[in-house]
Amino acid sequence: MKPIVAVSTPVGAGAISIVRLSGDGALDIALKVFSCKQKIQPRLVTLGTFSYNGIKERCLLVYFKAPHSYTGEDIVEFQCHGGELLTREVLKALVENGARLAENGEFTKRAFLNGKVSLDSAEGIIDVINAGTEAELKAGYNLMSGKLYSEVKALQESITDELASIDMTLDYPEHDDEGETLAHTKNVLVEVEKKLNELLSTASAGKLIKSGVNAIIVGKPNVGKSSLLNALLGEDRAIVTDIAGTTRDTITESISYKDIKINFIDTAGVHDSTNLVEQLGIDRTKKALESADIVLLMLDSSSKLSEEDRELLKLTENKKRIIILNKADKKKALEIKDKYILISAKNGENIERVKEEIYSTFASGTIDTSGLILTNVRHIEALESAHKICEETIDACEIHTPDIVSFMLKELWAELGKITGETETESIIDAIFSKFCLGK
Ligand SMILES: Nc1nc2c(ncn2[C@@H]2O[C@H](COP(=O)(O)OP(=O)(O)OP(=O)(O)O)[C@@H](O)[C@H]2O)c(=O)[nH]1
Ligand SMILES: [Mg+2]
Repeated sequence: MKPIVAVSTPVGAGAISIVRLSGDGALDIALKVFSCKQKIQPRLVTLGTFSYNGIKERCLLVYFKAPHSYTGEDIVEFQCHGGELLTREVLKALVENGARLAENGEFTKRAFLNGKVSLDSAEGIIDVINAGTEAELKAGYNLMSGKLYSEVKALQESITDELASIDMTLDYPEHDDEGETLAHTKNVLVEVEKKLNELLSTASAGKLIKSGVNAIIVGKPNVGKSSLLNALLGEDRAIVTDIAGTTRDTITESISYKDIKINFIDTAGVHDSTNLVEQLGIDRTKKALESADIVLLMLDSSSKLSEEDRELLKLTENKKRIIILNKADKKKALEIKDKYILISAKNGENIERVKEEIYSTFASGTIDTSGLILTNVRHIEALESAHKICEETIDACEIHTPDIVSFMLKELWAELGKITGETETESIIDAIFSKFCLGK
């Protein structure tokens, strides 16, 4: 394929930057601008001079000969001095000598097209790059290293075997007993279904790891919501004042707690306001409430229940919620019958208990991050759909003729193939690779 080029390191000043070139004739293009004394050998670093349009840059070159490279094509990497301008000049020189600028993820897309990685492993690479927590990194790493791929491949293989025996019954009805073959297929499919269930059971843990739990902090003005957010984060993120109505917009910040992500959303205090900006913030709070996974409803332990508190208790009664009584450092004046956690956002009392309570509401026991966990919606959807087809095919084994079962097995195989990329359409492939950064 035509050579593509991109800067593979982050843009900006740094010690070195790597410019990567991949495609047919990559080395020829490189040698138009790079000279050195030694002969260039694959996988060995060569020191030389990059000269073009007045630039004379002493830099290193590494050559990976096809197919032994990331993309499966010839790759040349230049390791130059860092710096935006210099890097841009090197890039320009390579474009003027025959390469074209790569699109986001195009290197990995070529790796996929050349059979170097499966689609799910490529998605694991995106997850590893974008991982914000250790658990996300582990899940991405498992995907990248082919754990899902091998599970899915094994299922596809057992389906292929069944397809072969059914086709045999169709071709040589005198040799094979239809009923026996379908009974065998049914048994195999029952095992496939079990495996699919097992895989799908990790999806809820996957959501906790990848997207996290949305925990919204609500309460009347001045109750200490922003103080709680700051205490949970361990930093002064939100403005705290003793003026009611300080927070006018929602603020979202995430932490990683044990192996899950918790996204805390601080909101504008809910009360009747005639101030337009404040009222808009309150409307946003009510909207955010709808999409939250759990509500942290804050009350002031040092004052009696107000009208606003009652309204909020009612508004959230059918949601997962934790009632938090703040200002434990002051004299207690509030009694409520619901279960609550008494905290002081000001001096940090019981803040860890709030995190623990959220964790235990969602994660039953600890999440085993050493195994495969489904975090990708595309994989979950394909497996759910495969599961449905599998159930239908099990039923079909009882009542239908082998040709119908054979057709359904092919459908099941193809659905699983969506995960590995073996039956995927170009548009989905493009959508996946566009999520990558440039130069990857
Ligand atoms: N004594 C005491 N004061 C607190 C505590 N938490 C917050 N405060 C004080 O209460 C006032 C309001 O705190 P904020 O965190 O701004 O309250 P808020 O709920 O975000 O207020 P709005 O954004 O206006 O809705 C500030 O003066 C805080 O210092 C606490 O645990 N104890
Ligand atoms: Mg606030």
